[in-house]
Amino acid sequence: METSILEAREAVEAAGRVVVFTGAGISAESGVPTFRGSGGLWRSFRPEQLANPMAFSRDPRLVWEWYQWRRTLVRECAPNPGHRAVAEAQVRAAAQGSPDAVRVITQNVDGLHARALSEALAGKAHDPAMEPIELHGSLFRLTCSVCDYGQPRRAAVETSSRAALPRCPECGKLMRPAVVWFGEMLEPDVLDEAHAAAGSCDLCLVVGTSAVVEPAASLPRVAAAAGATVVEVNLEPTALTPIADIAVFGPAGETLPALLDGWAPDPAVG
Ligand code: BV8
Ligand code: ZN
Repeated sequence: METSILEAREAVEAAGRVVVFTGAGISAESGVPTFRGSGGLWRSFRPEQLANPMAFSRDPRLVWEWYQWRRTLVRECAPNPGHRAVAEAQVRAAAQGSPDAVRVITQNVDGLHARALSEALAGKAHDPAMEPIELHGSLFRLTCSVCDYGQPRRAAVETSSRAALPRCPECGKLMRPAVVWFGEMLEPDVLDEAHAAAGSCDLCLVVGTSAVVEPAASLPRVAAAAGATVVEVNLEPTALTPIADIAVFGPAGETLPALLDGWAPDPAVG
């Protein structure tokens, strides 16, 4: 086994409070396209074109068409061994009485961490602290473009005409995907919860992110500044590699099980 995996596993074994900070790369092996990779989502579009409020007000049907295409694609995808290794570590931590010892902070909007957790829980009740912190929202929630009405929605959205687009039952305005667009603030309480988790962990696993998008990409730096060990799991170096104590190069679906399987945080360390 690579030395870096062994070193990273030792860092996991010594950890009491872990943050798993993820980007599109953790979902690549589930078939969800990444943003910047070859064949990535933004190969044909640029974020400025579609994932921003101006694009939505200019042409809501086009933006909805892109998001409905992503929703249809992602809905068929399943959590992969990377998501499952994290969720199972969370369940083991909870079984030892530390449900908040492994926190997931994700930039992804595909809902796959939440699905992996619910599969790992197999119907058991769980502490809300185990829920992934979804910094950028979810493809499977809609929100009103004007008032604060919101609803979960996995069913398809009709995008054939502007008139067919979903409207808010409260105020009649257009509904939009409940994701954070470029130029939009992240939900303050979501960002606060993520900052608190990053600032109080002793190990931060950074998985499958090019670490380009802010303010998300600053969270591993918050962890490092608070004294956490930073382990990066990626296929290639990124903007965060210089602050990583250990860099593990390999697909998350293979590396995360090697790092996490069978481990539970030592409550005495946490
Ligand atoms: C804000 C939801 C300010 C939507 C997303 C200029 C103009 C405008 C804004 C800015 C600007 N300069 C900077 C900004 C700020 C901007 C920003 O950071 N821009 C970047 C592009 C420079 N940020 C914002 O606008 C944020 N808001 O700043 O508000 C503000 C302040 C005050 C008042 C008002 C406003 C909001 C950002 C949120 C954007 N929304 N998603 C949607 O999905 O449609 S971001 C989206 O892109 C994702 O959520 C994710 O965060 C990001 C993609 O990044 P990654 O996840 O890292 O994916 P990527 O493809 O890049 O990388 C994949 C990695 O995985 C690679 O490293 C690859 O090697 C690796 N990998 C691949 N396969 C595997 C693997 N690793 C392991 N295993 C594998 N198998
Ligand atoms: Zn409304």
